[in-house]
Amino acid sequence: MTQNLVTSVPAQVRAVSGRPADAATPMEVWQGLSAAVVDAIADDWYATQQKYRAGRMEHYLSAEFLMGRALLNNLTNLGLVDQAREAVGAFGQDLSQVLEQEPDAALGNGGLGRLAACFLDSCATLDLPVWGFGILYRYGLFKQLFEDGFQTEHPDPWMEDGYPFVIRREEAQRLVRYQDMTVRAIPYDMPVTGYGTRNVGTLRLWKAEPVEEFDYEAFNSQRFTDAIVEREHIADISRVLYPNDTTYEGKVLRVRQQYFFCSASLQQIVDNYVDQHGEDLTGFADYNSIQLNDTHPVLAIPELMRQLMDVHHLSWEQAWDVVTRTFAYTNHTVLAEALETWEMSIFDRLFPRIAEIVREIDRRFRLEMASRGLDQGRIDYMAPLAGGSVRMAWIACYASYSINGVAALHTEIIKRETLGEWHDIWPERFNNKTNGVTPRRWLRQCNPRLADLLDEVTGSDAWVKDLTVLADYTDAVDESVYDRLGEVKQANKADFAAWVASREGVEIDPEAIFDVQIKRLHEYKRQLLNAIYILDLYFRMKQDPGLEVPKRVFIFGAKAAPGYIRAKGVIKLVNAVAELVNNDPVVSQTLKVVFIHNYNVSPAEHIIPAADVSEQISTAGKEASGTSNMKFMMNGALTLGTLDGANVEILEAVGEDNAYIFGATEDELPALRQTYDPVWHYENVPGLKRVLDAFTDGTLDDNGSGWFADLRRSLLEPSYEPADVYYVLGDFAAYREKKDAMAADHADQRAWQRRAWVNITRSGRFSSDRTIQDYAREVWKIEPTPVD
Ligand code: Z16
Repeated sequence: MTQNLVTSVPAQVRAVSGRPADAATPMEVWQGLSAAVVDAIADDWYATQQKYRAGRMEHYLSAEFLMGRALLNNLTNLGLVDQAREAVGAFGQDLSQVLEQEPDAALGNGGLGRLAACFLDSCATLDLPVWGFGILYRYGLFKQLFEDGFQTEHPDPWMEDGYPFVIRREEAQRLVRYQDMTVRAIPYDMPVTGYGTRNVGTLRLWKAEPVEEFDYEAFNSQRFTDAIVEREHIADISRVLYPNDTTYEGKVLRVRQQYFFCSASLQQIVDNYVDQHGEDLTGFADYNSIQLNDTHPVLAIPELMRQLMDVHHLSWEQAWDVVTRTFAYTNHTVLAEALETWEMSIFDRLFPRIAEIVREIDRRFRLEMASRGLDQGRIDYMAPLAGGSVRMAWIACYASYSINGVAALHTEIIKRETLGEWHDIWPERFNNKTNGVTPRRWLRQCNPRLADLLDEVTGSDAWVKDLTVLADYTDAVDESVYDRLGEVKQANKADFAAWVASREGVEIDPEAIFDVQIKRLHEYKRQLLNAIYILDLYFRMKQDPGLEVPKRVFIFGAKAAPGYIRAKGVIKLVNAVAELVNNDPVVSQTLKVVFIHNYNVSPAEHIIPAADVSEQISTAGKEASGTSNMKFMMNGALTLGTLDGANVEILEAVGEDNAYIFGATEDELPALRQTYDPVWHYENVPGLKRVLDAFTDGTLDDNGSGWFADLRRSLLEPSYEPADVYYVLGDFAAYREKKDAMAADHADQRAWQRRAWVNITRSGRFSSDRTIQDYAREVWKIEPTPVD
């Protein structure tokens, strides 16, 4: 680092604002400070790219990267936070106000996209030669507002005011060809700094543009509007992120997006191989591996076949040998509705050569399986192509040398069920890589008070790069540390209360228990179970005014996919419960309900450090991993959860005394479902009837939408699908018991903070550094490559 921000920032602010630094707006200061950071890392970034391209590299292909804000993350990684504060303070600006100007890069839906972002952070910190490849969506995930408690969606043009952290690389553009159009793919590169290293990684996001500024022929022949319309068609490809999380949507534009970034990325990777290692592409897999983040980039498989055969003249056998040593596939869900299948007619229309290659993969697959002695039924089930549809997960399984799930339980389920047929044939391909989260953003940066305490207790900041060192301090600390931890949490809660008051207009008491559920809205995640608990507690308090209930704030944050009406019904329901509770003059003394609108990465950074209770209550077997569970643990919240996803491993790490686990387990559920009768629970579990009747008896108002009646029916009416497929009522009694007990336990602050401390110090396994080291060693076969 040559520059000092105190000298470089005023110049940058003047350059972007065209006025003296002390006359600039906070937004202009954000722009200038960000430009100064890019200036500070430019040489190291270039050096890192040069070094990586010469050796073996990993390429992380993902349709989503949920990066959130960049400035504070970069300042933290570079150790420049204090300098930045001083630099902007010198002309009268407050750093935290400047930081709040930054829009979130919300180029992802939820866990899958945020995981990709945490992975890039870990790769940079560990000096690993990895590039991320994705799409520069003009509109990130929609902005969520509430109108009368209903979710409304609004566009998020996140770059429109200028964004210094992506740099257009005009000279590195590629052409992507479809049957009906040829498109320029322009790379926009985002630097990815690491903590305490000079290495700077790269996230390359492709933007679609017309090949020529104008189709001059059309323009001149009086077809001006045709020329404009064609330009817009092309720009459509990178226009918008599809807002579905675990449900696939078979839109032609979506498959165009997928092919777009796969083809452009592969052209670059192949060209770099030729530059560095010559024309003999048979050695491609010795220098390159490609991780497929879910099935969204699976078109890279036939596309690499095409480039190797049609451009570089390999035979089918040679190309297939390269491909099957290059790709690794990560599965993120067992939900059937998420499995991507595309109509072959779409492939025929968009890219007939890719369609032809898929047909040949299918033909050879069928021959290979027949020679292995598989029966026709099983071959038809597993074939890449059947009934006119292409099954992307099956292509991924057939062509990949590694197939992984994202938590131990999830990997067992995909081996046994979701991908069981593939596991039967190629068990050695399967492996588990339990997810992780970066302790830079999710502890050092979002919770500076706790970070300072950890620095003090451990005597250094080594934990930021190796979170497992904290395990040495689980027991080896003075009791006073628990009191200090309690003070940290209290201060974070006071900050959060102020943030909620200004953002949502709700007053909450920092002394209350903060009980938090933040994640996408989905039936399997069971926000409805949480809402039912709150309503039940409300009725218990109304019925017995003397009931001893600790002060609680129930905090929600969740976006529903715009077409997922039942999920939107749950949002409306929680808002209606909030209305009821918060406006009751007596109950609101003790309970508050807050739905944080437009939940995203930066709100999470305010919420998580202030949480006491982490709600992880999915139906067992349905949540592949979960990653907010890990963020909460790192910040000293205690988990209230089912034995699902990574909760299982969190429980293993902290022990039964330090987590609250309830409910049916994944192996118990099949038998339970045989005889499950939700109506019996409705009639016999005390309180349930009163709650479910309140959905429709006028206690709660759904503004005539009929959505609350639908929710009630979804739980009770067998004709519905059958009733209560996510076992909400079945788990209710166990949930209520644990949650009540947990609230009572909070009163003993010493004991509570001791358990919070165990959670923090045992969270080392859930650092994405551990996850990435496992991928690097076991799957990618890459080595740390420091620039200096
Ligand atoms: C997603 O975020 C996930 C799965 C999926 O099929 C699609 C999307 Cl957009 C999530 C899982 O639901 C979650 O359990 C997991 O922790 C996360 O992916 C990262 O693996």
